[in-house]
Amino acid sequence: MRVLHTSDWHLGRSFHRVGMLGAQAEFIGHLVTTVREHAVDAVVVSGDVYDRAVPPLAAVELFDDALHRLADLGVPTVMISGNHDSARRLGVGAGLIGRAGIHLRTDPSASGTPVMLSDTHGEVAFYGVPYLEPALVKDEFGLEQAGHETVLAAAMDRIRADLAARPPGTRSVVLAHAFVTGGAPSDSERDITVGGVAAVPAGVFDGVDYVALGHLHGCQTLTERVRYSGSPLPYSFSEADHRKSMWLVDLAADGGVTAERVDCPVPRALARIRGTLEELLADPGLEPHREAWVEATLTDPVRPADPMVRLGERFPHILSLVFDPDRAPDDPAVSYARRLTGRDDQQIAEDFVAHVRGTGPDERERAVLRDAVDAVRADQAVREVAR
Ligand SMILES: [Mn+2]
Repeated sequence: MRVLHTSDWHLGRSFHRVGMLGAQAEFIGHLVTTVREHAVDAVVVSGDVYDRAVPPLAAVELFDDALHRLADLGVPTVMISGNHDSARRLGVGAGLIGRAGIHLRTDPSASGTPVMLSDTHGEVAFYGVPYLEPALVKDEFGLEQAGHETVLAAAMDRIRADLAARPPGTRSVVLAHAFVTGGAPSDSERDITVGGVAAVPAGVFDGVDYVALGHLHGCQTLTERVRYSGSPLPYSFSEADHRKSMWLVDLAADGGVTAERVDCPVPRALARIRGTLEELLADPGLEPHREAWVEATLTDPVRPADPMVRLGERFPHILSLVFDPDRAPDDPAVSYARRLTGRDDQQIAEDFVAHVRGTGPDERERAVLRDAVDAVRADQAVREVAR
């Protein structure tokens, strides 16, 4: 069985000030062409269909168009909700849409109930595990304390139990939206940290033939059977080096996996350039980036006048300007933002305690801070769902 694995469409998202709906529509067209030209048997979309819980109308219309085109292909599709989607909203009409062969899985309690597809070698069970927010699903799974690993492990227990009750040789595919250990993040995923541990080990997924992951926006292979497709388009400059693609996965009669990358259309190249304003305006080596979406980091010790206007004359598609003046590291003028770079909320809170008191928090105080950070995140998650 040939499966096309994609995720993280983020319909409705823009890239800095550029609307991406046109590029997203082009991607949908490319997806449809790929399904046809490569004789795909099933499409899986592993979450973050939309960028927001309440997406703009144009994004909903594009999704509607995608649903119709997928249904017209007559190729079954399985989709799950991601941490950016409102699972409840995305799930509206799922029963009816399912009759057209597009199976939207947004209900955590149905994680262990597969969509059954078959080829000449027999049946393949597709289990859609929507993004599981620990605080919201722990009761469903009968858990006292919940983190990302425990809730996903509980969903996988249900999947393995369902699979064990099926005829031997039944092949299996799991869709999940999670941060799996070993994966490399970028700047455009929303942090899902709870209890200081966002990442779950790949071993949680043992016992199934292929795991189609969503959440991380770079295409990556964790094991032969556990892969991220990544987003079809870049959504931050940290993805300048990404090659955006989908996985074309062949599931053999014995459950063996071979996978091939299918590239996505590139609307415009990305470039990150760095130097003083005069260097960036004069360096002939930067000529290839003239038509790219550009992020320029200026290292001038003093901010030059009108840098965006002047850079825009050479790079008409410049979208982002960063100031990182060349100064000694102990210079008090080194920006606050720079000191916060790469630190999570917990570390920032702990550093604040150390800064105002002179000594950092002890173990008990650290636990208090951790609980407070988790409570804020859980509260945010509840609001997202309620919206
Ligand atoms: Mn995403």
